[in-house]
Amino acid sequence: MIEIIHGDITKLVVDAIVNAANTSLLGGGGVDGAIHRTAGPQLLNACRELHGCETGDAKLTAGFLLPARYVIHTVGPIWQGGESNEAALLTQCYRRCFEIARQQQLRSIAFPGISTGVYRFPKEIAARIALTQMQANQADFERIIAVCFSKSDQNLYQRLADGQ
Ligand code: AR6
Repeated sequence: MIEIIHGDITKLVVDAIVNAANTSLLGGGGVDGAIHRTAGPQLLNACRELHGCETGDAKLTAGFLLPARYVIHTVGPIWQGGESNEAALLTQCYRRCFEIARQQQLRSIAFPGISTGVYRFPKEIAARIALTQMQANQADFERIIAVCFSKSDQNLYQRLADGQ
């Protein structure tokens, strides 16, 4: 079962939370800002050593002061109208996060709606991509959690998961 919850990803007690970062990996607003604030300054130090991340890729750090053991930082595409490979790049983000989680033998992983904030990816297209990848990787994990920051995002995910 994929869990679709409404809440703040920084509060979750899971093996890994996913961060919707930018290519610098040096912090920002949105969920990235919230994760860095909660994890503390050691997270920024750890990120500095990663020397950035390409769009569609992902990299792992510890969770430091977060309740989650690890953070998987991924860089979603900036929406540019849909003709710039955005869907494939977003799919790649989810795939890479699951790949890293499997390599680390993690059992629980929580995702925000990568690219659906500042990067303006249309929420419904993004949610379909997220759910497809979560379903494809379900067998390898005990818990896969889609964390929705608003009730309307949660309703959207739930409607799509129910096949409507
Ligand atoms: N818990 C769960 N979801 C959250 C939280 C939270 N605490 N805070 C925001 N969201 P965004 P992006 C949701 O803008 O679009 C940063 O500056 C939010 O409602 O955080 O990938 C980075 O450094 C939205 O659905 O990420 C990059 O520069 C989703 O998280 C850029 O923003 C993603 O919104 C990345 O943009």
